Amino acid sequence: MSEMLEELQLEAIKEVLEVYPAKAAKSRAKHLGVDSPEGVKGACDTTRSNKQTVPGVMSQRGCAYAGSKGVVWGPIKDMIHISHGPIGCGQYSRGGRRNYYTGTTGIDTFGTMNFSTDFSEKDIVFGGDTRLKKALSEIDELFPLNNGISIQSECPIGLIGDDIQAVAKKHKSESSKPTIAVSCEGFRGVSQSLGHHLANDAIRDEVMTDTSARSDFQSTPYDVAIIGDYNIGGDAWATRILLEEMGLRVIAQWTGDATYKEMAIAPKSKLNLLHCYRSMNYISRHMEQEFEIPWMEYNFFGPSNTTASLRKIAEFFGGEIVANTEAVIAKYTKMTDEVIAKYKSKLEGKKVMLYIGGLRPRHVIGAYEDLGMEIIGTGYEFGHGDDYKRTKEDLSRSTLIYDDANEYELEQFVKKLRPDLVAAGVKEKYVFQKMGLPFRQMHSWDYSGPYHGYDAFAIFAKDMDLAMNSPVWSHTKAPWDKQEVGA
Ligand code: ICS
Repeated sequence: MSEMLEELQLEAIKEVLEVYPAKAAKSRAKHLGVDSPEGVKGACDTTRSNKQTVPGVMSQRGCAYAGSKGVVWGPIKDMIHISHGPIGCGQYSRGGRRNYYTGTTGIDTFGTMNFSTDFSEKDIVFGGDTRLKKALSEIDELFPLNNGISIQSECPIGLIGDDIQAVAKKHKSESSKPTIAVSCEGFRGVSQSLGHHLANDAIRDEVMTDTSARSDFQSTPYDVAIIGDYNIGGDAWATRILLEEMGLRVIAQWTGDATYKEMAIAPKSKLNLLHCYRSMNYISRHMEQEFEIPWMEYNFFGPSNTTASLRKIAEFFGGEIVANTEAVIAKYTKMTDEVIAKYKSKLEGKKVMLYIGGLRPRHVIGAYEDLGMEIIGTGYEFGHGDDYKRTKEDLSRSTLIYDDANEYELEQFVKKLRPDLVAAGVKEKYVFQKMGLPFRQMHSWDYSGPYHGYDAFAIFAKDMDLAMNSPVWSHTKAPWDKQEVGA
């Protein structure tokens, strides 16, 4: 069976490549492959990644600005993040990621608002520093409870060579509030991944160096920081509950529902817990080198991953934390067993193809497998070699691997492998739904979530069941494909 699947997967790649001009085919061939748990030098070891997308191809990737403003900085709720440049980037990166937060928007929190310098031709020709300076002052006047401002550069800023660092420095000295300029122009790098890195560097240089925020911090032996959880649909909250039930104290959530102060006190943590390796491995390594804080990757998707991760975290602390953790696991396993008993018969054996950003293509595999579902294809929009290497451990069978796949490739792969569910992003959603295939949006959880931790698994299972077993799929045949009545 597995051999047949592998054959089909290899054939799918061959057919996709045949259509390309020779040069493009040669390049794309390096990003596509098949791997399995036994695979020696399979696609996870060899796939080419983090390279420029072939020009002219419809990529699903984002840009460096998206990685910095949209992903890392944007969720810090008590700071104002101004999109510096034309209006579109701020508007299109506003709210859609569903990183939840508490607070009074417009008063002490600003997460869903759009702040922009709204560049026009004049600013491009004569420079935008004056406009930026004015915007920063206006922000402080209108929103005096902000705890700092970050300036997120859009493409034109780097092209016209404005000195935003100088503007930030001046504003900081006048307002005595953090004012941090990030040169995350969209054209930098090949995807949002470089934006993560630039955002991490700005945190390293501007936030980690602010010792005033942590001077009066009272430590406990069980302080941890959640790193790389953006609280999509409440994920970080669901995570926090479990860690607290174990007896740990969560001192920071980076950056979902985070405050500036939470960012600045993280060097006081005893252990940094890293969920999204792709977007925050840089700052975790920095805190290890600079402050000697160890970091540990974990995975809270599905009960199997969650339980294994809880045990790994507990082992680090030992003693009563281990005992507490076993009690937490026992308490929730009863509940998750019931969820599995309820849904497994309806979902078992169903085949899934994934295509997501830089972490979930491997992290969510276990959650599907807990429900008896099978992953037959997965790929990253912007993963690096270290992400693909980590993916291997999560594979259970022959799996088609596609890096920076485009719409044409995904469509062809789906047509060939005929999965029962496609789980990817909004750009893919309607393509596959119109093909009559069940689909789940795995970036924003399709208006649902959270999906992290035990409680959230019940939501995940229900969502997958609703997507796949909805009666709507029996009504999707086009009229011309239906047999005529009486014919
Ligand atoms: Fe990390 Mo969409 Fe995260 Fe990941 Fe990252 Fe993005 Fe989202 Fe996706 C993300 S930070 S926005 S887990 S919350 S850039 S879903 S890599 S692509 S898989």
